[in-house]
Amino acid sequence: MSKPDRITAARVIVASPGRNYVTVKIETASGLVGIGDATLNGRELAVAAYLTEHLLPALIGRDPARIEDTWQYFYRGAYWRRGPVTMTAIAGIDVALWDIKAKAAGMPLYQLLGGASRDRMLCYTHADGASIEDALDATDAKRQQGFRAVRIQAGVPGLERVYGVHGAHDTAAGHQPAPLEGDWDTAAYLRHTPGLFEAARTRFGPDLHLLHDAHHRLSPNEAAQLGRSLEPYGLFWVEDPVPAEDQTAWRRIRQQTTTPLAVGEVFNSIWDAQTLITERLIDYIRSTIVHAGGVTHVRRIAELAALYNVRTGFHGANDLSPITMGAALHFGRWAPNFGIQEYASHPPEAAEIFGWDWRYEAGDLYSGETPGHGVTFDEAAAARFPYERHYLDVNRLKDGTMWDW
Ligand code: GCO
Ligand code: MG
Repeated sequence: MSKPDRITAARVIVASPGRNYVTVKIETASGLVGIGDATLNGRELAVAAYLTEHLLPALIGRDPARIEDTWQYFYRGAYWRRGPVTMTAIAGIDVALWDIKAKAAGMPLYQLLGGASRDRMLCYTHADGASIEDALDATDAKRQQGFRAVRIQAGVPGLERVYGVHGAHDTAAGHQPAPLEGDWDTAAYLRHTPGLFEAARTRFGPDLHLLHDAHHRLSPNEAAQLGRSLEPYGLFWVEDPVPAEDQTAWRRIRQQTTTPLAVGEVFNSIWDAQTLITERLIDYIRSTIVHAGGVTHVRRIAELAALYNVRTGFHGANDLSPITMGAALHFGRWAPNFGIQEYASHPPEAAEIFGWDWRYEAGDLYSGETPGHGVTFDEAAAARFPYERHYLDVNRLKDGTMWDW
């Protein structure tokens, strides 16, 4: 066996090309470089500090090939387990190490995972509008671009700022002083949403896959009502109908509706999804590489899900960097239970820092064949885009009560 390689440098770079991305860069004695995404939207510097102060010093000198041991070292070794900050930090290192291992092997990452189960991955994108008509026009524009699956969100009469509807986020330059606030009325939303999907089916016919994100705002019974009211329109899924941490609440929803259910973008470990998967309460698991401990841990989640006929539907909003998309597409190329991949394009400035070999074509995503995960990072270019504080929105009921965003 050849002499083990050694990690000689590891650092975190936070840059804001249109939005904040946290990147872990690891270098080895043999001259290999690997990069991983460690972006946790709205809490970026917490992960950067966790990495810089607690994980990266202990990485120097380790053999980069020992990915599993490094994962266990940081997971078990912290004593304090799980949590979005910890698991995103571990993911950043894990993906950089998989990148290095694949480069050392001269193989694209999917080959190391077990080889291709498919060559293209169905993806869905977003369409939204303040009114039903605007949302459907936006959906039509996505169809013209070849998308066969579209997540549709529409404004609700009487509500000012609804999740997923264009303009609901702060995009101004400079540090944001405090989160923007949205308003919410569940009854109005439940009345309005079936009409959106009825109109979508009428306009687009039966073939287009329709998806919808309720963004954790409903009670189990309200979620069951939503699911039932959407059954005639044959949705691909309803996402995050209730706050995701209450796993047993999903029994109620599952018993009451056949609308497919997806959850998991806020999960960070297999334990968050254990009941949902083993009781077959969901159809799609959305936990993805960056927030759930990297390739090493998400592979465990996907394997458990496969046993219970639950498929993957990885989170792929544009606050996950192009590195996560690259890694996710290698993962999806391999995973026997791949379902669909979310795809929202990155801000144009991101291409000044990141280079990638994955691509979109006619409703599908394709991973590349470059050794590693196929995403590159230009550190000098990143320095031109300094970090800016940006929050996710918060949400309140009409009477001012804090609600789930
Ligand atoms: C999605 C998500 C995102 C999240 C965002 C948080 O389905 O894509 O719900 O829009 O809200 O990624 O940072
Ligand atoms: Mg979502």
